[in-house]
Amino acid sequence: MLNELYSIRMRAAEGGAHEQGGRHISGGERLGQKEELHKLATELLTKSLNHSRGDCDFIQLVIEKLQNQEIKTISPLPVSTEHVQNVTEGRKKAVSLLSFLGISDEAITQGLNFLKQSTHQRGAIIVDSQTGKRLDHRELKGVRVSRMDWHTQSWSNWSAFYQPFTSSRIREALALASKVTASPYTIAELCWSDDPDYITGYVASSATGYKRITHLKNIGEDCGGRIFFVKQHCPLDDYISYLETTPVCITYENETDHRRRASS
Ligand code: WAQ
Ligand code: MG
Repeated sequence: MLNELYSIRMRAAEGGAHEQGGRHISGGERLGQKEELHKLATELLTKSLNHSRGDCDFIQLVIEKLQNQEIKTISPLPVSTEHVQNVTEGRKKAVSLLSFLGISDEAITQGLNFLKQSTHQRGAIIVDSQTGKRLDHRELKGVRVSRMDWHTQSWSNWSAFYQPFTSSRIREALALASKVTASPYTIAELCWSDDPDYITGYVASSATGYKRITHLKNIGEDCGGRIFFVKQHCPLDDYISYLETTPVCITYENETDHRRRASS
């Protein structure tokens, strides 16, 4: 059932293409069968054309058939929410979670500083969890995690159970975080959106699950992005290749089954 899949990706910018200096507006990645491609293309176009970061004048859609590649199936991370009153409290919470996971103070500071000043980044940055050094050399392009999506029925099952979390933003963020943290080299991901109207972010790890934090920036700010904190001596090329090219399908049947698998 899962073969014959296509990867469909979108990126959009304002002021020309990204590589010509355009400002990043929106991106998206989905997987689907041939007969779903029209619908998925429309959804991605709609996402790029109605964006709080601005009006794009460059949109690229790329569709590729996955050639006999094995598709890895993984479960969504468990989700919980930390309700905080303001950014200071939210970032303090993020720091304490990252610190609990063994990430050094230096690396946490570097990661936070990066997200605070990042307004044009279109992919994630990879940071050594001990030295705090940026390991990828992708500049504004960063590393774009791709080729992951929910199995259609699994998303229906999951979102019916987790009623408040049915937005496409959460759908995408949870799929991404579940793929990223399924790598043995990822210690944690720190994320908040670069969209000025969305201030909830998260810290995700295989140990703690997907922990949403309700304020990680102030409304109106267009800084944000994703930091992947990795183990020391992480084989960078293999890691990036997993993030960019390994097809991953997020599967979920029901909560009982999910909890049983999570605790085994
Ligand atoms: N791979 C790597 N980095 C990405 C990707 C990707 N596929 N998609 C987005 N990014 C980076 C890029 O720098 C974006 O500019 C930045 O992350 C933010 O992306 O309530 O909406 O899509 O549980 O604006 C998280 C909380 C929302 C959701 C995150 O991010 C919730 C969000 P956005
Ligand atoms: Mg955004």
